[in-house]
Amino acid sequence: MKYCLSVLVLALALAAPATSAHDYSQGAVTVDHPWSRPTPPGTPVGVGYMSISNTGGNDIVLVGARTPRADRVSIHKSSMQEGVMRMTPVKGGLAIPAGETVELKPYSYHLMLEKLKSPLQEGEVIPLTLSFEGAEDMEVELNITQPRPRSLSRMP
Ligand SMILES: [Cu+2]
Repeated sequence: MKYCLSVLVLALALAAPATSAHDYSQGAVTVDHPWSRPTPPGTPVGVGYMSISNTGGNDIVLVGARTPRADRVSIHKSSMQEGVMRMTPVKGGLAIPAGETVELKPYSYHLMLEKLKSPLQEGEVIPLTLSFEGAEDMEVELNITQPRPRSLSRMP
């Protein structure tokens, strides 16, 4: 089983974003508040969170993403296994059924930005392209924001 840097990401995962919401719509798809956290220098990975709504009549699948800031973007799911937060790749992509919203958020689904080319810094806006089956590719921007410590109460 592959899991990566679970301790680091757990430490990064303890909070919610501080900035106001922003959203993107295209066809039946709305992506609300894409955001990520600043990364310390030398950190090889970053995260990506957002909620994705499918207002159409057909299911869609998030099959991938890319950004000029990372060599590769994977779709992961975090879960607690024997007291340790672990991440596993989401095989086949992340389904967003017709009429539903799926949240990418701490302790759950997230994008993993792998092999960052430079640290993500607070206040930056990072371009990100989402690829779907059943919908057009979509350009969004990740707001890099310092988390607030209120989100433990938002744990699923
Ligand atoms: Cu991950």
